Amino acid sequence: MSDCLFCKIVAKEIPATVVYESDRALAFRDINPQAPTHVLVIPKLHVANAVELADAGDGLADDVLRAAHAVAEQEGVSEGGYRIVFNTGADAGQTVFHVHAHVLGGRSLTWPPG
Ligand code: IU
Repeated sequence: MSDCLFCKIVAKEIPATVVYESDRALAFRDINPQAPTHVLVIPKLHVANAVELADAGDGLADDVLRAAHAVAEQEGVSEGGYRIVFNTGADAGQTVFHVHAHVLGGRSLTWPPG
């Protein structure tokens, strides 16, 4: 999608600190980190939210979740524990409508989230 910020990151038209890439997923550091590890994992395909990701089929959602876990392992937070968050819709704080899994870790995470 031409006006999508994350599609532009996929296309390398705007910079991002990429920490993991597979044929169908990309992970990069959030520019406003909320934890020592705060990485966004996206499908390269433009889909708006988590249900569209599921509906895309062909194992795409699995790839994104596996990429999230690979990032957590790479960042050294997989054993201690980490959080995967899909903000879905404006009331949940979704501001970029290209689905992204926030991978958060490296500190003790509180519940419920704010
Ligand atoms: P949200 O779930 O849609 O609110 O998350 C969007 C995230 O994208 C948010 O944490 C921003 O800090 C992050 N982000 C980014 O990493 N790089 C950017 O250029 C922009 C937003 I705009």
